Amino acid sequence: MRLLKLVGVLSLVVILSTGCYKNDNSSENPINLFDELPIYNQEKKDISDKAKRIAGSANLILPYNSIEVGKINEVDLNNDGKNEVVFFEKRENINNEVGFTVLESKDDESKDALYTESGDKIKYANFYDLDNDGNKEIILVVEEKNETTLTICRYENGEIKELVSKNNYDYFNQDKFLKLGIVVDDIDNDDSLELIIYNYNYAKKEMNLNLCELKDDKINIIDTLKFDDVKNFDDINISVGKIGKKDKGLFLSLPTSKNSKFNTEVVYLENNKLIDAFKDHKDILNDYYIAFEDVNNDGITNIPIIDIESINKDSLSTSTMPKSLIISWNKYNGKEGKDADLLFVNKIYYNYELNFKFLIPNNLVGKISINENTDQNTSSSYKIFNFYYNESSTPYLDKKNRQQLFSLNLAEKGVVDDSKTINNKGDIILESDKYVYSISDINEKLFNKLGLSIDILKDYFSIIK
Ligand SMILES: [Ca+2]
Ligand SMILES: [Ca+2]
Ligand SMILES: [Ca+2]
Ligand SMILES: [Ca+2]
Repeated sequence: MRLLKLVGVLSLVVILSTGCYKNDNSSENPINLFDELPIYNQEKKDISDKAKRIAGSANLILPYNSIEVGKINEVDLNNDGKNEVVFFEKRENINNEVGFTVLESKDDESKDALYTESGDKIKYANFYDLDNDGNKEIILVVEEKNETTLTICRYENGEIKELVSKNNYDYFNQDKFLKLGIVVDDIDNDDSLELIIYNYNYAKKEMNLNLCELKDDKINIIDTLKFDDVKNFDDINISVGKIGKKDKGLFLSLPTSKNSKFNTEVVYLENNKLIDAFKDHKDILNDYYIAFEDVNNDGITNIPIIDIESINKDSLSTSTMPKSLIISWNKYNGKEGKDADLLFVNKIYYNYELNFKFLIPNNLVGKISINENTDQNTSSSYKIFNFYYNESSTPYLDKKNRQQLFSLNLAEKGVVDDSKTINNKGDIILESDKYVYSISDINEKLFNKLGLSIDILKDYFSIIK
């Protein structure tokens, strides 16, 4: 039987706790690892020392989107072929101030320019040429108490000019939209960047997703989509992904207020309009936020749906994430209106506690349940998971009709086992830094019937990170 098909090599990391502003321009992002540079890189150390000297009593700070920018960055803002040094800082006072300094070296001289505004945190910072004039604008999203605001600056002739600031900021905070987030990307692949600015109104529980451009030093809102029933701002996650081989889209995870779940939306751009792909589709809900990712490495971003019955939570832990669960991964079918739907891609069991995942073979999808065996003499350094096969449509709930398929044994490396019998029991299929994973107690008859073998299973198990 050739039912088994390896869907793809799994090598992606699930980012569970934080949303990040990933985009395809990340390769152009400035190098910003000053704090982690080895000390023998004298040139970088000199820059770092100089930045600290200029900052004086201000502290150098890391913006919250630290995946993209650092405390100290080297970036060519004014397109003269030479990098400027830009560092972010905070001055603590009765009224806190945050901002940045641009440091430019010319010949033997160097000059610096400072920009600050009142605020407590830099929630987002980046450098992008938003208006295609060759110079990179400096984008800041600053939080002050319960309000976030957007600032866009330009560095020109040694000076920092405010294009969009708190003072002329009527675009997004009208009608008490007090929180704001930003995604910058060329979403429609026309070689100019879009600014996607989402803002949030606590009283109305409403989020606006705004497609914007910077033109003639002003922000224009080109199109807006409204999403209601959004529970809070902090749990909103928006990332850029692929809805087709070439076409990009925005993948939204929005916390809902009526059922405390996370609703998935996909938005793409067509003729400068934001299109809500699943407008006519029933809500795609999850109990937890799971980051969107391309799980089968075909270039198309996949949409997670958690199998509710598979959720295994640690009742002693205060963590909101389960210890393990099964996720169905899907993709958008690319159709519009009522024809818009999800296409199933695969199902993966994740064990976050023990850092492994299991891509469920196609012929086992919907027929497998995985339970930790706590009856035998397991310990923190030795664990057994039973994999059951079940023809039922609710394999976790229907325990009567399940058959043992095999067991997965996890033995912690370097831990001496007194009984000397359980370590590396069965066939080793996977190793991580911490554990050796092996398979035993195979139901040979069922195993053969389902076309499984140890070698096949080796391809389906992998380490999460
Ligand atoms: Ca420059
Ligand atoms: Ca520009
Ligand atoms: Ca574009
Ligand atoms: Ca994919």
